[in-house]
Amino acid sequence: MAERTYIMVKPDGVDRGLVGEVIKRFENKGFQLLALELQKPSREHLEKHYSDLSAKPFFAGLINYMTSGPVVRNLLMITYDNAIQLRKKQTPLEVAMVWQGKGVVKAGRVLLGETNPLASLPGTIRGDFAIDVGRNICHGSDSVESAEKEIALWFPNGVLSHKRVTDSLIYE
Ligand code: YYY
Ligand code: MG
Repeated sequence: MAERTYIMVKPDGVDRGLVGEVIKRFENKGFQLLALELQKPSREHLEKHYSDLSAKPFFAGLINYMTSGPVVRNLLMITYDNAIQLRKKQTPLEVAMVWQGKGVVKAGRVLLGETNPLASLPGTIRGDFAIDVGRNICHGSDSVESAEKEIALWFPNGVLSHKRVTDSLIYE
């Protein structure tokens, strides 16, 4: 099977309107979008996604950041005044994506930049759009193995594969 990676725009990136920027860079490079969904994952889901980091000192802050803000489905059950207050806060939605292409796992990490945005070069997503490590706007799988694990976690119903007409213009 062709190489695939899991790329996610985190809630700060979604709220800041940077979804298109992330997609554009992967499209421009020539990678193929296989799946895209706006998701509102539970705390448990995110703890599973980041299970390798559960012993790190920043783990609690990381999960809070990924789930911060109002729970969207509760908006129907609150008073009007509360609704106005909640609407002013960030709604924590992530944009989950699967991208395919030759070397896409490693190349995807290059497009994202370093974990710490201040150490990321201009021209990378984190280098161009972020400052703090705890607000680095995007996620990318770090190996082929973790990519397949993450794709299964975020897209449990599977992902379609399809052949692009343009593949012959991108690959020799
Ligand atoms: O894969 P990547 O996102 O670049 O970094 P990881 O080491 O997997 O950490 C995941 C996530 O945790 C990172 O994107 C921000 C956050 N984090 C943090 O808040 N503080 C750190 N010192 C390291 C990582
Ligand atoms: Mg990582």
